[in-house]
Amino acid sequence: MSVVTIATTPFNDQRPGTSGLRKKVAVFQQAHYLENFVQSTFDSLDNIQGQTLVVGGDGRFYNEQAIQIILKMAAANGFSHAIVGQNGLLSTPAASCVIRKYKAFGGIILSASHNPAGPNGDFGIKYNINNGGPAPEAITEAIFKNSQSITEYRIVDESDVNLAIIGRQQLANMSIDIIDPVGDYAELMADLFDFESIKTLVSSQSFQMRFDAMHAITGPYAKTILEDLLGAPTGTVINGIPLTDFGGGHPDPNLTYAEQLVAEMFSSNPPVFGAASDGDGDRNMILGANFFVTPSDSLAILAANAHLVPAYQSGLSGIARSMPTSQAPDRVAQKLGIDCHETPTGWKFFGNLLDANKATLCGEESFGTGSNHIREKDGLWAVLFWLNILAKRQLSVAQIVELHWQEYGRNYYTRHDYEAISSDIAKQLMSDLEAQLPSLVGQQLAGRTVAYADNFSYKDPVDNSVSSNQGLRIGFDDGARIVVRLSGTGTEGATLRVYIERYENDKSKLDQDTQKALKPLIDLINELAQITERTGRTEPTVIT
Ligand code: VG1
Ligand code: CO
Repeated sequence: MSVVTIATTPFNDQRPGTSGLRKKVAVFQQAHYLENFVQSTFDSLDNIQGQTLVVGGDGRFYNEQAIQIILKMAAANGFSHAIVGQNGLLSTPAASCVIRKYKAFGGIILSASHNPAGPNGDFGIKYNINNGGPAPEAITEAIFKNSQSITEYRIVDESDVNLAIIGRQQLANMSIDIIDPVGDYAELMADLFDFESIKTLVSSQSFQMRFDAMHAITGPYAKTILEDLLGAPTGTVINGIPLTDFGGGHPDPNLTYAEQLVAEMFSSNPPVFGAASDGDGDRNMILGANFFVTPSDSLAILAANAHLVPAYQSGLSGIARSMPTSQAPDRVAQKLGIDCHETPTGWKFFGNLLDANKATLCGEESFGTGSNHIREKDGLWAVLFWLNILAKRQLSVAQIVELHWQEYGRNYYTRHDYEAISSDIAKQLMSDLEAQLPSLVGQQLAGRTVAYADNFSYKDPVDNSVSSNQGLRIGFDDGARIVVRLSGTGTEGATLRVYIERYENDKSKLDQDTQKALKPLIDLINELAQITERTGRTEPTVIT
């Protein structure tokens, strides 16, 4: 076999963040940069000889070139089999599905999620383990450690693989199956949901739906599932062809970046259901006619209605949410008599809970929801879950949410993002705020008493690993909370995220404007952290 060993030297910036390593494309294009990270990943794994590796990505610029390199390195490092999505495409949830279904050793997913793509945009890579989920911190730290002392990598000197043709090929000693990226995932969705009821719903005259794939990976998945299998009219899926630069857009399904969909859903004659997904297909935004569903509420509502979905009708073992996610799901868990786990930000922290059957549904405030069907968050899954609920309840999105608030009370919730601020300023802001925390406890602020103020640390109940420094939190005696953390996925400067919530159960006060309802807390954190003075920003880049 034509294995060659190439000498290299370490890069000092290869520590994976919240979800893998994300950098500008130009950084990844440097000689040896990608290769170093891939070899460091393989070196962090035991017994890869003779194993199967899944490889695929969100189709962004550099996806195919990266896959050629990864396959040649996998062959040189002893994998005997690779499964690759046609044209190098696999959404993040589909990759997780394929790893599990074919019992692969693991997978490499190429994505920077919603970060803009193209030659001047971002690229990303992450490793997923055999449960189909993101590598836990022990592995990502080992990868980083290896990347700091790497001296060589192995690659086979062979010609490129043809990624376009479905079927089997050989690369040195490794066989490669190029698969339809959609088929296995679509089959799984059909197993989980009541497709017959959804078909009836979407074909009824009074139901109109719009799904915005934002020129990213979910287009082919949404077209196959929503239009071909469920019979939604052609044109239901917009921006459905994946482009290497995502059409120059920012495929983050939120009220700011999904502007085309938002404009239609808030127009005078809107469809009754709207949804969007992100660059790699793991996020979702749910909209009704003139109505936005807050992601934290969406998780709570899915949990409260899970009995209507075939896959979950026998009950949930538990719910898990990331720490900054609102406490709306906790109230549903309480009513169902199950646990609600609180984890740090990032899907990797849900893996153990799902594997140990301590949680069935998981979610994050950042438009991510998922379940034990795979080990990644799953955008289309959430859309199908909502369609299943709509089909069974025959109510509008707004009615379902408002009835939920009537029953459980409402967790007013917002996230303010300050993107691309100076890293030094952001770090200083965080450390100065952290220093203030102990003195806040017991104080009366924004009309309530501070019950606790700390830097969140998580002990995994399954493997007892501890992850500290996971966000600053200020909690009040009435359940209100402020959380402040720095993003671990950005590639430019720092992004400050401020999360604010408070609970309201007065039935006459459930339809306030969110920003107004939270204003005292928003003003408080702006003052405590001196956000405007330090960043020069008078308002956030994105408000969710
Ligand atoms: C963000 C979100 C987090 C999510 C992560 C990856 O991380 O806040 O909830 O898990 O992105 O999602 P951060 O560190 O920037 O806040 V994705 O769809 O970008 O893979
Ligand atoms: Co994503």
